[in-house]
Amino acid sequence: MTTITQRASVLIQLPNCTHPRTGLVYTPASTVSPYASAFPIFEQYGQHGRKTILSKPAAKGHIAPYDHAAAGWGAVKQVAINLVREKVSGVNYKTLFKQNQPDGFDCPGCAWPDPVHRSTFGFCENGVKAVAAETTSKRAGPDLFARYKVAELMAQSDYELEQHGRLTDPLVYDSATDTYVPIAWSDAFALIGRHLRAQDDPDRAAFYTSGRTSNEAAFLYQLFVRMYGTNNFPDCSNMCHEPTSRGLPTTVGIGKGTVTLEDFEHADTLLIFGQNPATNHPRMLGELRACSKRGATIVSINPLRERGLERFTDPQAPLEMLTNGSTPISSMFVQPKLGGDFALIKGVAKRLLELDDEARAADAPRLVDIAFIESHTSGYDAFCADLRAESWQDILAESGVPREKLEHLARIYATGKRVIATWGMGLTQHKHAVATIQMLSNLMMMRGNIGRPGAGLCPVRGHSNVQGDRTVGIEEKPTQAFLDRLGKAFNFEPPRRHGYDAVETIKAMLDGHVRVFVGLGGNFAAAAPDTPRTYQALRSCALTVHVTTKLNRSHLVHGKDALILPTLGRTEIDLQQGVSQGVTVEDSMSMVHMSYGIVRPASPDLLSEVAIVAGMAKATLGSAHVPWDWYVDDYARIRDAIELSIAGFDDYNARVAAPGGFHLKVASREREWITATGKAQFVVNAIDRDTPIHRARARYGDRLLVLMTMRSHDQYNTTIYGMDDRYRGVFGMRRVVFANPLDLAMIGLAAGQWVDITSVWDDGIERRADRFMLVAYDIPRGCLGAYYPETNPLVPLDSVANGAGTPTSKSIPVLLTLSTGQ
Ligand SMILES: Nc1nc2c(c(=O)[nH]1)N[C@H]1C(S)=C(S)[C@@H](COP(=O)(O)OP(=O)(O)OC[C@H]3O[C@@H](n4cnc5c(=O)[nH]c(N)nc54)[C@H](O)[C@@H]3O)O[C@H]1N2
Ligand SMILES: Nc1nc2c(c(=O)[nH]1)N[C@H]1C(S)=C(S)[C@@H](COP(=O)(O)OP(=O)(O)OC[C@H]3O[C@@H](n4cnc5c(=O)[nH]c(N)nc54)[C@H](O)[C@@H]3O)O[C@H]1N2
Ligand SMILES: [Mo]
Repeated sequence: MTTITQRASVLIQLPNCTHPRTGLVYTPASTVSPYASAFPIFEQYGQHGRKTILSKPAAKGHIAPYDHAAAGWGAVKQVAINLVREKVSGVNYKTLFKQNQPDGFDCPGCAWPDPVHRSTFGFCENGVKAVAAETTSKRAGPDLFARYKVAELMAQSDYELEQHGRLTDPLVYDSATDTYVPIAWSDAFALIGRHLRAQDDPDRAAFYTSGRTSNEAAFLYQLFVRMYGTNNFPDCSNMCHEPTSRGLPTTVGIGKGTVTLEDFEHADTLLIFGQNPATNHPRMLGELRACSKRGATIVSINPLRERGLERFTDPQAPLEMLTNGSTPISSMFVQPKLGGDFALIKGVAKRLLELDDEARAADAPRLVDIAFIESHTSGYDAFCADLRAESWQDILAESGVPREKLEHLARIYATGKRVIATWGMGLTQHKHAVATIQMLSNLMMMRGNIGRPGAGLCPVRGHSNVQGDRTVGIEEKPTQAFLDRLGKAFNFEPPRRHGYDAVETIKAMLDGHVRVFVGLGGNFAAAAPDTPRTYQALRSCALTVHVTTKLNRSHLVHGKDALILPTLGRTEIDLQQGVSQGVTVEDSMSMVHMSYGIVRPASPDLLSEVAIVAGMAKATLGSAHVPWDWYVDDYARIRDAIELSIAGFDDYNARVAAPGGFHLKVASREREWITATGKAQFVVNAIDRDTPIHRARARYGDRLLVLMTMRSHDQYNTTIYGMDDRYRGVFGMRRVVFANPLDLAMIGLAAGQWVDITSVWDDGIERRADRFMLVAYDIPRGCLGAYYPETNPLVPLDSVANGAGTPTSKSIPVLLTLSTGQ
């Protein structure tokens, strides 16, 4: 008999019960030690599975198809494994109790919202992994850096770097010994100030942000940087949902989603494009399960049949858990080829138009919402003319979807009364991503599926506050109106020139224009494309600075001077003047709410992100104009400053104090259109028949394959938690490439063989990533899948989304060759 951990018992909200297969008894015990209880669970499961991943990744991995539903008992087991591996102390267990509760911290996992009024938080395996990684008791202190030279740390894998634990002290690079050594905070700030003041042009510095940063830290950061004189704000969202943020303003006037969680309760049809929620937004499966149980139609549009979109066992549904039951999620799977969504969506729109023509001819009810179109939109006639002119042959060839499937999808869409369309990286990381998102917006507008209950656009953001960071000013192309208001609030003239995005920053570093790189969170070296060139760019800097919680690759790929500045994570108590400070974040559905850390900081020498930003600002600009320390003393003052500077934040402190916070107005949700015409705009875009992929195919024929780079189940972006991708049946390894068996046969390769991948680009640079094991997989012909960041060396720096600059990480033309030496 084994007792499940206290944590997990609370997590899964189960009464005493016995697992039907293993006979384990689960008790919501309150006194068990986390170790005593978590180990036995694992040992018990170990009889059926593997034990190796508790300590180190298995030296030799294996492939074993996974035939269960997503989540369920497997997720509970993984939670236990991660809590043990991270040696999360008993005291810190209480962090998990508070996760996503009104008075706790916002889960650093993803940007999926939580219901406003809920007494318990949703079970989420990957949320727990994110929290365990932050609350780990492992430490990367000065002793670690005395032991290893930077060159030696560079030889370690991303997984090994992550396993060193939390950083404890500010560190500076010492070139004489090739090590990082401790530095006083004041000296670190002074070094930054000296470098920044020494630049002849503020545009010689670039200031990166990753989306975990709070609104308060991000606002102060952009204020500091704009007062310094530049709009160089490369941001993780440049590599992520940028095509959403650039594409939607043209069509519906604002680059945000139009739904809230409540709309999921009313939708009758859901179209899930290019997303793997079981891994990347597990709490979304709760909503999808409820929709499915209500009888809503859910369609997955994805080259892969992702497990979580097939079946889901809700760990919080005792009956489902005990009976080993599950709920089917999608009733239809459409598997376009990579980047085929634009043609597919255009095809569905064309078919809808044809069906509407037929209905009109037969005097039957219209299939387009003509009242909405007439009163709320412009450009419909030109859009229809373009749809009618589009060739079916091209639509089918470019989408890779058979005619009958497309017909079926069009009919589902045409009959859905309240349709929500969600999307992730499968739509955004392509050359024509902006056009794809605009076409989806067109399609939704045709039936008035925007701005009414149960319907709307739902981009699913990644980082937990990536949307908030943008809202409060992390934007390299700010509007003049934004700058006017900020300048007025702080009585200064902000720089008006547009700044560099992520890819432009790398190029500017390479050509010697940018000399200083500051990263507020994130792992730029590993997340950015074209790894060797990104490394070269960072190494050419005079100074690189990383504000960070854990050691990562970017700290080792550094400038002549380099600083690692360790900061508090979101789970940790942030005391200023003896008062615990909360920060605010905005989720993917524009809900803004408070987050309070509740565990003791990993080290007494950590500063909050807000304090570090203020320290950099003070050392660079002085305090004559802005009382930086005064803001650090009380974050409510920063929120007042946000209220003064940014539209929509009236009564910020008061409104955000309410449990669950408040919804930041999204005009398009209310059918107000902030566009040039004052209406929602139908946008015409053609199928691009001359992309780098078309050109490469013309040259290499069927040997040319298209690679997508994506996340495994055991990673958070560049943070590698473990070596499994269990829903896709990969265990103990990451260097795999999923391929269609027919393609393999055609090019004379076979599953299990090791291959090198070369990308095809016409700038004469050889880009390769070596030694990946071929895995036969249900993936459309001509397409490959592999994990990021191992494959980032293959993404050419110049290959970006038109109009958004996002690296085309999901459509890389490549060739495979057998690895030598096997
Ligand atoms: N646990 C965990 N959670 C995370 C993250 C994490 O790494 N780990 N990352 C966070 C971040 S920053 C983000 S942005 C999100 C990312 O979440 P996702 O958007 O789910 O990201 P990916 O893993 O890149 O997977 C993309 C999905 O798109 C599909 N796809 C690829 N190409 C195409 C295409 O051309 N068309 C279509 N229709 N589908 C395609 C793939 O098959 C895959 O299912 O998750 C966030 N949450
Ligand atoms: N090939 C390919 N490349 C991609 C993608 C892809 O799908 N394929 N996806 C892209 C996407 S969607 C994104 S969002 C980017 C992600 O790019 P980033 O956001 O730059 O990368 P992360 O891996 O999320 O950053 C992890 C690091 O953040 C730091 N960190 C964690 N928590 C905190 C905190 O609270 N404060 C601070 N200051 N630091 C913290 C830790 O040091 C950790 O190592 O990668 C992009 N790159
Ligand atoms: Mo992302």
